[in-house]
Amino acid sequence: MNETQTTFDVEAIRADFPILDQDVHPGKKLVFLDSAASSQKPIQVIEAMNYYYRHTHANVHRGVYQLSEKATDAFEQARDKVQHFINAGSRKEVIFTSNTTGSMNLLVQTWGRSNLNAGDVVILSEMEHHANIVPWQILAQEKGFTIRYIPVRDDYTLDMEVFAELLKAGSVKAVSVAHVSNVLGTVNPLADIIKLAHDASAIVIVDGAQSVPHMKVDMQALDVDFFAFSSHKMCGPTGIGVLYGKRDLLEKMPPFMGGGDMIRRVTLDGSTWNDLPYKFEAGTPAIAEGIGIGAAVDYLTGIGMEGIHTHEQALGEYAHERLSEVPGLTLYNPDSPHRSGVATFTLDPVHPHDLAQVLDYEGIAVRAGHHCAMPLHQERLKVAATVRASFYLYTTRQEIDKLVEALYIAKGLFN
Ligand code: 7TS
Repeated sequence: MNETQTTFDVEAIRADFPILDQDVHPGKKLVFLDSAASSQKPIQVIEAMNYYYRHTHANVHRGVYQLSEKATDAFEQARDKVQHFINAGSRKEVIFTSNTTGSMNLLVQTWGRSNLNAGDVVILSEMEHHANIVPWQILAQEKGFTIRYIPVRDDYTLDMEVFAELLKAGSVKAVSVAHVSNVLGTVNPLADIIKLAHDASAIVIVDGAQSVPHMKVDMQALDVDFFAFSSHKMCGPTGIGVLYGKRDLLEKMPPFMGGGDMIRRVTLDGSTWNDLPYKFEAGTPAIAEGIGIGAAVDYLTGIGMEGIHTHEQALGEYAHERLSEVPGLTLYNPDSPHRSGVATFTLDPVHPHDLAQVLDYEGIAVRAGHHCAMPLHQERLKVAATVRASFYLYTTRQEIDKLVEALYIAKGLFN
């Protein structure tokens, strides 16, 4: 055990999250098991944003006065923090967007629009979130390229043999996959995927919305071309996300939105573009949110990503053990270690939405539905909906015990 693991203190961590200390129904303390949808925020992040609005707010990148310089410094320092957190080679490679969805749409409408044509192939997987399907479909309708999908095997992992065959068939320009599935919790073999794709001369885009909050990621070690994630799932505020891209690829891409900040020079006849990363950041950015994601990075780094990962893996093991004992419960997650800290299930004969409702009466917040992965549910798992309990650094074993108790209550009600 390294130092971060021995000092991981979940009760001390919970004290940083004031929202967790509340009853949601009389006598029912909140058990928040929906961090995969959006995590809670520690006081350190709330205070950093609060301080900014009380003391240093002004628009960035333009004022020559003190306040604007302070705001610009704080915002740009946050970019440096994110760069180091994901080990990007340069701060120019860290583009602030609105969220993972914003990052994917930017990428598809710039790299995709200028590189994809009829006859080309883009490979996605059956386990993707809509954010990594729909933007491609929108562009494919216009450009006529083909989208193919890596199948999900019965053990909820990607079929790497079919992936290799899809690559071999040729014409593959891009592979865009989730690092970690938001439904199955599957941790995909990124290093293998990237190597195979690069050997076939395809670029790789990774949806890291469910990995960056929970494990150490390293852009340079991965040699990934583009990587997208959201601040609000990693203890930061809503309204800001990141698109990492390799500098040479970003340099060649046309801008996404036009407006202030993204230009070098504008005349009545035309415009030229600002340097990276500003070429892709038109208009006044989410300044407080940028400062917020910087504070979230500081917070997670202070605790240690290894300790967080170990804690969540142990919770995942425990949850799977306990849930497997519940009669009528079906789990939809791979075996560890290919699984993140989630448990996704159905409980016969209770409809997932009814189940989530009963859990809510017990104070337990889970998500029920298709989790923005309709193709995975309807075409692969052949279920309309599932229930997902997702864990984070502040989740305890006692909360998982409460979940299991509440499932027995639900069974009693519906049997
Ligand atoms: N990709 C993955 C893998 C996700 O889990 C999500 C959000 C997104 C993309 C989109 O992120 P956004 O910040 O742009 O909305 N996933 C979920 C979820 O599982 N439940 O609510 C949101």
